Amino acid sequence: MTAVGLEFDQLKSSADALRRSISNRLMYGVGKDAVTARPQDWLHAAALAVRDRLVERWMVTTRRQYDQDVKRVYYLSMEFLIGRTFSNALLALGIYEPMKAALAGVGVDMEALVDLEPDAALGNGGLGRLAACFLDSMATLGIPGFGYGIRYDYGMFRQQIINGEQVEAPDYWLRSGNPWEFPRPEVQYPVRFGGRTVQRDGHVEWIDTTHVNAMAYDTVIPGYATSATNTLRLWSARADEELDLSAFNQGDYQRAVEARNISEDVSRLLYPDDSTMAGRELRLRQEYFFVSATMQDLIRRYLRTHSTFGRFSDKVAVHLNDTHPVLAIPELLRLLVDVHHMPWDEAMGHIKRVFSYTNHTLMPEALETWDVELLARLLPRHLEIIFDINAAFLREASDKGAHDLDFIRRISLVDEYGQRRVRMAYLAIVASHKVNGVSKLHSQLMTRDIFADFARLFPDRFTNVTNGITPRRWLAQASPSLAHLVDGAIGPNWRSDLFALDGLRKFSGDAAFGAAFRAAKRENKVRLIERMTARTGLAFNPDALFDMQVKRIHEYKRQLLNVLHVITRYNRIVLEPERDWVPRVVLFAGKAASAYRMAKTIIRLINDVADKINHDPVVGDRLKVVFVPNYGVSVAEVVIPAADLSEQISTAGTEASGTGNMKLALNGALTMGTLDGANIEICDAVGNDHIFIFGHTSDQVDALRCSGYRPRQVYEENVELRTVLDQIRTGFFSPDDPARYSDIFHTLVDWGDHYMVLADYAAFVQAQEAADERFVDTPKWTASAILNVAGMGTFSSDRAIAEYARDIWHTRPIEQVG
Ligand code: 26Q
Repeated sequence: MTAVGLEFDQLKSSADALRRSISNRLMYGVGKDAVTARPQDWLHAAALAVRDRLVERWMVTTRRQYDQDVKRVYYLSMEFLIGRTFSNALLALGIYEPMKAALAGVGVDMEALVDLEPDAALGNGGLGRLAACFLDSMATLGIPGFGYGIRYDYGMFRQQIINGEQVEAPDYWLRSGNPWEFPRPEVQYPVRFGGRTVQRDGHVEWIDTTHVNAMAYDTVIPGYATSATNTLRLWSARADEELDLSAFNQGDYQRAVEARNISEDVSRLLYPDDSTMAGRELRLRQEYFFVSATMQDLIRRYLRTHSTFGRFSDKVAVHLNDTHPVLAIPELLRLLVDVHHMPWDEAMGHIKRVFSYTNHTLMPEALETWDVELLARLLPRHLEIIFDINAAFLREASDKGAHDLDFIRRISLVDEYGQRRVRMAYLAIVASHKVNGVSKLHSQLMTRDIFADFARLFPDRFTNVTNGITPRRWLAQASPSLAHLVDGAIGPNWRSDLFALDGLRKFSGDAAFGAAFRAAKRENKVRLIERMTARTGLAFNPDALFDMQVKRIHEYKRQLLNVLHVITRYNRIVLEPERDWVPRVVLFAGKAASAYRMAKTIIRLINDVADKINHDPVVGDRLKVVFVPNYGVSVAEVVIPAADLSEQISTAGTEASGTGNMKLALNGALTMGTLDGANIEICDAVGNDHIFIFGHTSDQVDALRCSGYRPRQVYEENVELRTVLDQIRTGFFSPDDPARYSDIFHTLVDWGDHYMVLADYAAFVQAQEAADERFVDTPKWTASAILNVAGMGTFSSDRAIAEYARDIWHTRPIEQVG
């Protein structure tokens, strides 16, 4: 900030200074005065006052990154599930209390404002939220990281439950403007599609293309308790003015506007699907759109401070969050070879040093492949490049002694069986220097099963980085009561060093601390109950065991197993109403992909079962079942801190990691889990006695599958299970439509029960009994809950990011002084 004549206010953090900023921003930024301002206007003004303080740091960080010429990490993700920013930014800046006072000073209740902010829900679930936690950690650790993605006009749909069914409503999150972003109309790149390639002067040219422009929108990502910040740059599609004008000049105004709309559709909406690979052309356009703009931006930034590409791979790391951005590889090759005329081998050398890839699923139906014909039509040059990469790779494999034709077919980037398709994960593996899974088990299975051939060819390429979550949002922000208690016991340092939680161990037997711990949790339960009662009109007992399964609805996550237990419990209560049952509130939340029929039926079943149980006078408050609608980051922040029991019950070998499991344990919930994903590491961290593990292990699942699993036999041999399944089949929960759930019955009993729900039923019910037994032993339960919190040190996204930085990106934090 050395420009002559420029002067800036030194923005202070006191309540008075903030009140002044808010007044200024309301008047000059929003254009309102205190008389006309609506709550939204106050929120906007307050947000701008906070943003001003972030921008100061942002400028300093950007200047330092530039001066120190450090290696930059480009984190490419189709999804960023940021949620709300206001409270988060206040906590990062350490101005939460002064802001509250400042707003109170102008007669505004901050708590009410906070709830008006829409979630930035630019993601489906775990993968998108992981990207958001990672941005938080990169900024906090001072690692120069840029998030790159798409600025969808419509984020994840809003889920309403109407007559028990999921109904999707569009989420136009930008309706009231977005105070956190800076539009950068000067940063625009053309992204081309279609056309053909020609050879000219020994170079390939891609001609006769159409294009759309990608325009940048920047959001500041504050680090916690540091002046370091990072940038999230999201691309929005803009049609060319000229294109419109030519049609307009021909007198066809309507056609001009339509063409504009169609080309801008590319950033219109997030695909609300995390379960299958939906092979839609628009999705492929989106993937290419954002990686093309990102690669152009990255090269421009590099060339601003370097005159040759000599140091390119020392200064740039590109991380692929799953295969969705994998076209960045052929795009960067194209730019280096076709545009900057770098020799192929040299370009390929840079690519392999620059790229790394995280896999998030073992399930074949979620692995991306794209039709060769579609690629040929949309991205002909990239398809050529992919074929060239493949040819070079297959040559390399054969040099390593792979001559078996069957093997060559198996590892080829192009699947030649039937309709030819490009296997995007294979492309990512071949062109990256590191490939990681997201939990120990997942990384093991990844190299044993889906990528076994590649692990044999490139044993050093594969590694594990277990996922993590940011304690700033998931404890400090979500649960002020528990955070305050932890502060009192071990000080506030855990926010930046989560291993400090280990210090809580010595309090696990402390009666006074235990009582305070229970009080903090109870406060969170009451906060949740208030909202649930307002919505359902039902009363909930805050002293009941709060049992939660909150995550996307998917067969592999086995919400159905949970439902079978709920019905079993209900039947038992009805049979022996006089027994002193341990009261429970069973809470479900999660969205189903809009085209996923079975997932939607499961939601309906949960709601039908809830309706029956909640209105049965015999049951009373010994069992309540709720489906909380519209699960997302902000709902999670209210729900998770109220949990006693965390359901992590996927079929072993199917959940890559899970991160909700970490959020719940960090909030003092005990895990009810299979030995799957990160549950295994959670079990190691908290100890066998403080977690409920049940069911088949992944090896046992494989063995059972091989030996011929017969779910009908399980159904026939377990009377209690049979009763439950027959109730579902015969319309006990859907008397108005008795056949409503017959597909669920058949899926489990007659059609193979692919996710082995019935195989784990008995063990699950037994583990639930163990949970009841532990819950009534209040001191013991409390001790276990405290030890769960104490064991969560390793599940910080700071630890995960430090591992990525050291082992994969080979980058270091910027110096904060000088
Ligand atoms: C792909 C192609 C076309 C349309 C949609 C998609 C698509 C979109 C999103 C496929 C998958 C996703 C999301 C996957 C996801 O969230 N996976 C989760 O990632 C978490 C972070 O690593 C893990 O903890 C979870 O175990 C994993 O399920």
